Amino acid sequence: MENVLEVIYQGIIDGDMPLTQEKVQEALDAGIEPGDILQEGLVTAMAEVGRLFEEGEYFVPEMLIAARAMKAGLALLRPHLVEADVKPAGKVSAGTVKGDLHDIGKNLVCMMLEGAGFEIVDLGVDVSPEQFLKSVTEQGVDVIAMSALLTTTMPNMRTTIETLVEAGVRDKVKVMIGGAPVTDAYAAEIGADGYAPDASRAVALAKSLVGA
Ligand code: B1M
Repeated sequence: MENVLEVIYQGIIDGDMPLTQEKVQEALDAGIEPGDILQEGLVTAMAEVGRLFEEGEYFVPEMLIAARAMKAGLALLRPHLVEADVKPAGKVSAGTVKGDLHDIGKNLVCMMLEGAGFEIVDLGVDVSPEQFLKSVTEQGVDVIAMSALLTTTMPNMRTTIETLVEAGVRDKVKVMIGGAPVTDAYAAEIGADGYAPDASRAVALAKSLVGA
């Protein structure tokens, strides 16, 4: 068999959604581990897309169609990454912060958390501090998970924490953060309870925050 993971990788770089979907399904049917398809096919391809953008070879439209292909591949992987019938380990509201529309990493974190037994309230993208606050006051989440991909939107993580403090609910909820420009030091600086560099470590962090 041709290396199907390489074809998936190339499919995302080329923004070829039908090919990506076809090959992800083919890889699943061939019994390749969903985690390997994700890591070697999808995630490495998006990293390369980022590099091409940085070097001026790709522009926003190319990034968009690559992201669309990746999302289509992720949708097929989702049921395989998410194992149901585990009782909720805790309730997490997740969102990409205000001003930021990147959602692939956040979606991946949601899927992995769901797979680990967390109940997820997915707030989507461009989520305001008030929306995060509402998830605490109205939905009683145990953890807020904030994602940011832009250095310009990272400060909205701090603003969200300040909003929780002002509303008097900071001690009722744990706050975890992540995304490419985010660091452990930044988490400490803004008073978050933790930072995770990737989706699998986000699961370990969420578990430790709720004591699961
Ligand atoms: Co954008 N973009 N983008 N983009 N984009 C980046 C982030 C960028 C680094 C590209 C670059 O210059 N190399 C750059 C940011 C520079 C900076 O701020 N330092 C950038 C820019 C500049 C922009 C625009 C401003 C471009 C423009 O319009 N001129 C614009 C901003 C729009 C906005 O948000 N307001 C923009 C737009 C877009 C698209 C819409 C075209 C598209 C997003 C589509 C979508 O998400 N639906 C897009 C894409 C695809 C990217 C890159 C290429 C890929 C991002 C991605 O999906 N990665 C990206 C370059 C890069 O990251 N190398 C780039 C794959 C994903 C699995 O990884 O999201 O990092 P990631 O998530 C990881 C970890 O970070 C972690 O786990 C995930 C899985 O391991 N993680 C968490 C994430 N959230 C977490 C939360 C946690 C824990 C872990 O706990 C809560």
